[in-house]
Amino acid sequence: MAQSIVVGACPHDCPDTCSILTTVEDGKAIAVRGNPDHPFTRGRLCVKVNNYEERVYSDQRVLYPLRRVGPKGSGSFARISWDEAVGEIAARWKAIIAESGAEAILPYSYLGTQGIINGLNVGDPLFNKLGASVSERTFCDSASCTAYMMTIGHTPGVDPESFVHSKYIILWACNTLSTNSHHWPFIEKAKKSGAKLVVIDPVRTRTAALADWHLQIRPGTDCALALAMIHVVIKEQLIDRDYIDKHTIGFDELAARASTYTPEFAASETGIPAEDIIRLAREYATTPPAVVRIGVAVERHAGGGQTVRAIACLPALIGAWKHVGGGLLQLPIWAFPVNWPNLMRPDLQPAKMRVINTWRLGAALTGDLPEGPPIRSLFVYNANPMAMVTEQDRLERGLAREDLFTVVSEHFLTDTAKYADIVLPATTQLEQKDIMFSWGHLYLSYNNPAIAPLGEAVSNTELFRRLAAAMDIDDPFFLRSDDEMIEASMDWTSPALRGISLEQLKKTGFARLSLQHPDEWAPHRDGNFPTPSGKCEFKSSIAEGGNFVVPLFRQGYGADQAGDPVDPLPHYIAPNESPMTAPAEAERYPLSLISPKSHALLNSNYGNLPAQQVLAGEQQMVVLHPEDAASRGIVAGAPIRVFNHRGSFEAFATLSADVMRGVVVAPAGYWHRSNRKGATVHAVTPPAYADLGRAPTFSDVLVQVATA
Ligand SMILES: Nc1nc2c(c(=O)[nH]1)N[C@H]1C(S)=C(S)[C@@H](COP(=O)(O)OP(=O)(O)OC[C@H]3O[C@@H](n4cnc5c(=O)[nH]c(N)nc54)[C@H](O)[C@@H]3O)O[C@H]1N2
Ligand SMILES: Nc1nc2c(c(=O)[nH]1)N[C@H]1C(S)=C(S)[C@@H](COP(=O)(O)OP(=O)(O)OC[C@H]3O[C@@H](n4cnc5c(=O)[nH]c(N)nc54)[C@H](O)[C@@H]3O)O[C@H]1N2
Ligand SMILES: [Mo]
Repeated sequence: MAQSIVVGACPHDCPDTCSILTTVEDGKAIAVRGNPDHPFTRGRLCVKVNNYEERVYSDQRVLYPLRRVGPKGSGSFARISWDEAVGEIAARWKAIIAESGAEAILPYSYLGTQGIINGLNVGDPLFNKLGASVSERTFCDSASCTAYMMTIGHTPGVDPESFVHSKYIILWACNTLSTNSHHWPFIEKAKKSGAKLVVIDPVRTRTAALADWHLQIRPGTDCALALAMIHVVIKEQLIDRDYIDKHTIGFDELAARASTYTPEFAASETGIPAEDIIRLAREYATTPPAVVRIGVAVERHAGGGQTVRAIACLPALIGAWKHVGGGLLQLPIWAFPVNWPNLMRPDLQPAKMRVINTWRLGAALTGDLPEGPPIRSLFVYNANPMAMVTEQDRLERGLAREDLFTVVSEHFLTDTAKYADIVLPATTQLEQKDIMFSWGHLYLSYNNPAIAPLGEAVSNTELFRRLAAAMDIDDPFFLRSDDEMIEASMDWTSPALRGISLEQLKKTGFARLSLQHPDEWAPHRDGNFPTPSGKCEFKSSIAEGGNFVVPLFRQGYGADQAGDPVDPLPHYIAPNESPMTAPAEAERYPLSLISPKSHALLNSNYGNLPAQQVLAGEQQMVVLHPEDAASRGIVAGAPIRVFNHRGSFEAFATLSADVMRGVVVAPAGYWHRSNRKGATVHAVTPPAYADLGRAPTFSDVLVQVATA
């Protein structure tokens, strides 16, 4: 028996980007395990990925191109050849372009794989060259990134490994043990060395349960808390005057602004007692090194952007950045010198093409469009909108349109793929080659393919090579091999890659970026914030230019197409939908619904696979406070209906006092089709944007719950 170990990297849209060792026997992957040599992976894979070979060899895999033979959405398909599939796509697109213009074609993608060459941008050059509508991907962390950029710039922030030196750690809207679990050992080590761990979350999650102090907060009110912390540290002179004078701008204006946000005001918004808010501010300011780790969830409300603006001001106010293990951690992805323009090629667009936001897919497909032709063809890859975007009923109506030509590249017949006219088989990470950034640590990774592609599955890079050829594009850029694409994907002259060679990377599978050691690194000890002023901007000069989407990999409205001007000082924006801000609506729909990540699913990945279904359940579950359940006659395990004026879905009730009263939790990622009444949480979520970066507000929503 020929056995070998192949080093690769986890493809998922997750901060941890683990180094994976795959055992291959006679060409078949028989096991995967975490690489013990990787300082962040430390030999452990999570419950989603530790049986990845079962995903690869699942009998549900799509392994051949398929053409729809039944009605739309029926899931009846027949096998066709790649030549037929690509030929049909090219013929349909050429006809659409001739009749309606290329903007009638809409690509739609996200991070099914996070690989730099197969991931987010793999289709951008082709669609840009065709002049298709541009999909603006503000799926994740877009308000947060915009706010972060306005305040401290595109800095990696605190090295996640430096947390071992922290003495005060705030996990703010971040469920580390479920969504960033390889960061936990560093937090645990800090705790063992005496650090205090504070978790701010409406839910006593498995992470909050291990905290020294859990502050339960009403969803979407975090900005009031952050501003009140600013108020207290300034009023009580807990600030670092020297750091502020040298490395910040706008302190006096911030102080004036914060004076109105008293702990009492924040208490009335957040539900956290004023004494606790004062205590939190005092402890945070006087226990160095103090660090805040924000989760993506903090942005999913009307004021999500300003929340991150306010939080990002805190570390500079108290001089936290002076210490190793002090400051703020958001997405260290900014440290990776990825050659985004080369991956996206916006320069190939024949003109500035129409932009359609991912959150408006249902609207766009049902004719509610900014301008230009109706969408006649949708091309989905690396994404599952039926499970992950709002206005589910509208999206379903759009996908069911007989005149819409839909192509989906997938591993499985997802809820979205079921509506396709053509389904194309995609390889998994074990079958493809890639280079990977991380948004949770500072190691560059290389994924060696472990096995040959199954069936006729192809990588996304190969898919787009085939499509470009079929669309008669002869630019050699579209013919490049994976190796050539990997070579061009990074700026190898960047100081961050000093001493790292691709050859070596292929062998080791990972390399730490060339940055100071986590035991020594305090990136903003001496200021040097990558903002226009070089300082932490309490008063943002970028805000004066208007609301925009941080261009990094997202495509869409960059700073050159910014929207309305933004107040340059942090300010509180209350949730759109809460019993306090929408009392009339709350009479009918009194409960605040949030839809965080599921522990055992990765967005909608694994929602169809048996091992993860055992942990997450096959069907949507909803967690309610026992008193909220009792007053509605709901018992544990009962089928319930969750509804508002937008729609409804059914689920099974879990009762737990871990959830704040008045809040219901419907974890995201369950498949539509395995659910009662074929709907999930996005049947009730709103299409409104948050204040910055056109981020979603899907955890800013009121619902009612009743027995089904
Ligand atoms: N297991 C697992 N891991 C994942 C993913 C997954 O689907 N499953 N997805 C990956 C992706 S794409 C992302 S973006 C990250 C996201 O990572 P996180 O941001 O950690 O994810 P969430 O679970 O959405 O939210 C974290 C916590 O915020 C809380 N929360 C919700 N609303 C509020 C609020 O208004 N204020 C406060 N303070 N807390 C709030 C939720 O109760 C939840 O416990 O996780 C990645 N990792
Ligand atoms: N209610 C609610 N909605 C949310 C969220 C939430 O927390 N709650 N989270 C939001 C966030 S943070 C995110 S990031 C988005 C995620 O939204 P999506 O990225 O659309 O979600 P995924 O479920 O990860 O879908 C990725 C799909 O890509 C497929 N895939 C994987 N690898 C490959 C490949 O190599 N090639 C091809 N062609 N396909 C592949 C997978 O099988 C999967 O079906 O959802 C957002 N929506
Ligand atoms: Mo995400």
